[in-house]
Amino acid sequence: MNRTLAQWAGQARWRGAWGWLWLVALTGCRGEQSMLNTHSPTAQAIEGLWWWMFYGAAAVLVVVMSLAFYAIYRQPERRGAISATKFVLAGGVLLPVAALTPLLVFGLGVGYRAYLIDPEALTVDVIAHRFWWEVRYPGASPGDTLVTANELRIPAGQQVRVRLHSEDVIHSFWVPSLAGKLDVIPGRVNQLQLQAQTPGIFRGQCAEFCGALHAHMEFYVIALEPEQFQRWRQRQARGGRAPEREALKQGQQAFMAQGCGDCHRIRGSEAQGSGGPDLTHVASRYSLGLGRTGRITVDDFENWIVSKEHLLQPQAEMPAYDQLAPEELRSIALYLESLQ
Ligand code: HEC
Ligand SMILES: [Cu+2]
Repeated sequence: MNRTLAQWAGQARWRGAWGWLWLVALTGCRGEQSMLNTHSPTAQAIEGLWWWMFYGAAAVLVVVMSLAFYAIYRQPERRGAISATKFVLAGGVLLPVAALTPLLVFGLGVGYRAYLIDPEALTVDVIAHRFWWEVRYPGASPGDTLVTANELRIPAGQQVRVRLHSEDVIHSFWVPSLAGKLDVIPGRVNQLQLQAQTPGIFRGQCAEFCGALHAHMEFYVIALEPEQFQRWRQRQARGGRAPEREALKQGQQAFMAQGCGDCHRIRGSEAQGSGGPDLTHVASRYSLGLGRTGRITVDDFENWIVSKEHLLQPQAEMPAYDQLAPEELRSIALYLESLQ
């Protein structure tokens, strides 16, 4: 063993590089938004199909590479001769038909079952907007409809019928851990079966490029125990909490004075706009724009309101309020944070 230090360092660097490459590759397999980390019968069927395709493609690769090496390294006089017609028939017709027919049959079966929905299932309407998701739970009468945004809460263990609507361009609704991807097309209602076997938080994403902020069109499916879901639903059905403390009253006034109420509704208050998300219980959401998740704080609201992100993107409908006086910004954020 008399390798020089330089050789050793060179090898270690390569090993390090491979290690990193593997790590990066593996991050794709786990996590809150992965079709290899499945939590519903539909997603599991799709994952199964994916693995069949993966191993099938790997087998094809091995066969093709072996033939290539055979052609390259075997001496010409010892290579078996095969007629051109036979080669085209076997490699060009027989092999693809044999490989793709089972895939088609299997795939059609998975696809068919993915869109079977129990007629009794809870129905949720999801309306895609550039660049956010409106979520409506229809009630017995239109007045009882519960409206929220960017998150779907569902009871775990039950099927949910998601009706997909778009009012502008084509979007695509995709929660890889729970279901297949389905396009959201203006003028048409597509339906998807959604189910989570266990409670959990599953990330979804718009999967059809729809404009400058497409990458920010993420959303979350939050599966709750059925009784927890019922409690959430009852809480959300109430109007927004009227501010009691002076600071919050000022926040509400500033909210109206700045014109926020022209686009946002806070049920039970004067804010009755409809161009943007309903904010009646905005502070109880799991996520806020710009990737904020978990407990949403006053600072998160401030950051959202002034965000240059809106300003830089002409297609974003919410303006950036970057000239607000700091006290006014704070009071609006405090008011929003009280809307649990
Ligand atoms: C011209 C219409 C318009 C006005 C005015 C407006 N907004 Fe918005 N707002 C939107 C739209 C559209 C969205 C959704 C954008 C997105 O999520 O990318 C939004 C999103 C939000 C959200 C995030 C909601 C969520 O569920 O993630 C908050 C909070 C918010 N606005 C607060 C305000 C405040 C506070 C004001 C006033 C200072 C205001 N908005 C003024 C249109 C508007
Ligand atoms: Cu999109």
